[in-house]
Amino acid sequence: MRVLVTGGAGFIGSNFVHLTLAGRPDAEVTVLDALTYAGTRHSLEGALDRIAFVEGDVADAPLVDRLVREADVVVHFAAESHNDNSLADPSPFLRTNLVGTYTLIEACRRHDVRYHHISTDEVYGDLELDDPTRFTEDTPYNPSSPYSATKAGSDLLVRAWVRSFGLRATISNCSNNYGPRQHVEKFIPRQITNVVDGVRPKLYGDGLNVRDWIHVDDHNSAVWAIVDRGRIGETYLIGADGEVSNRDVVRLVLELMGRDPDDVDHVTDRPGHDRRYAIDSGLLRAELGWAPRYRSFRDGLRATIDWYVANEAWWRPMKEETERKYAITQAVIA
Ligand code: NAD
Ligand code: TDX
Repeated sequence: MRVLVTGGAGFIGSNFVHLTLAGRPDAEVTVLDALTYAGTRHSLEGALDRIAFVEGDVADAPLVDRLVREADVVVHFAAESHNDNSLADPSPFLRTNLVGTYTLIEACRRHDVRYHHISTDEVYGDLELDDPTRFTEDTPYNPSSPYSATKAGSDLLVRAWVRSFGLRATISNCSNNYGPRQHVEKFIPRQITNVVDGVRPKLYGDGLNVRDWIHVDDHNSAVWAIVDRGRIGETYLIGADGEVSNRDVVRLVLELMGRDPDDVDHVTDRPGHDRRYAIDSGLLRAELGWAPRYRSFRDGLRATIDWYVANEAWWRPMKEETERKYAITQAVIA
């Protein structure tokens, strides 16, 4: 099977490539990645001699047409992925997330290539902390940020292409991922690398916002289950029952790294900050027989901390610039 992986030099995409090479000897992998600030060839170390790597933009129609024509399936991870960046400058989010997706699905339509669209639970907006419900495939779209609005728009493009043109597509909306090779702008790697640097972890606002954490390998095993056995036109929610408040995540990071769990800074809150996400992944589990392998967030987080401590050469070049950008908008409030 010839698999075109967009965004394969980013966090989830690179882990998808490593998982695929380890478990799918039949897969011939091509990665298309623009190597933005969020992508690096270093994330594909150990894989580069077994894949074809193309540096390029998912909105480049002639390039995309050529690569899609040579593929059996496209798995589309490439995106501008960070909410805080989308608040500072939404424009690359519109181009990559909307025009990029449009470019890919048009090529898949032309060449009748199977397409899988990677999306997020953020398209559903947020839940109150005490709301007993969770997101399901039927929850109405209600995105809050420029990032989530462009992801929602890209999902709707895919749905329209399925209905209007018979595109052979599936969509997955996953909760927050953690694991190796995640950019240090994101919550968990930012705090781990702060602690390594002797800096206090930074909690936005009151720190009580809740995210539903899943290990990146569990996300990616679900993606393969959907590519292999998912129903065309269907949306599947991916989650591992991992709801934890940001404050509790930071306390656990500090404890696992041998520091005082109360040693945190509260900083300026994110404008429009979603309160809580929670996924009901019942359809995926019942229909495709998928289950997560990481049962303990504590163990997965410990392994992730070990990875960052052992791989400082991977993240150090990104750290200073990331913190410089955060310092422009974030001040300690408590
Ligand atoms: P990331 O920011 O780590 O990686 C994105 C990759 O896409 C980078 O390698 C970047 O160079 C590449 N890219 C960006 N613009 C491009 C363009 N125009 N053309 C080609 N390549 C381009 O993101 P991630 O966290 O790995 O997220 C991957 C996907 O998963 C995204 O679609 C995101 O919306 C989705 N998702 C992420 C999470 C999460 O917790 N991180 C959860 C659910 C869904
Ligand atoms: O320093 C921080 N302090 C903090 O309290 C940072 C960077 C974040 N936060 C909070 C904001 C969120 O409540 O932690 C939570 C997680 O933040 P992010 O890592 O920025 O993730 P989030 O905004 O939840 O979005 C993530 O999950 C869904 C990914 O970045 C998206 O790509 C994905 O779609």
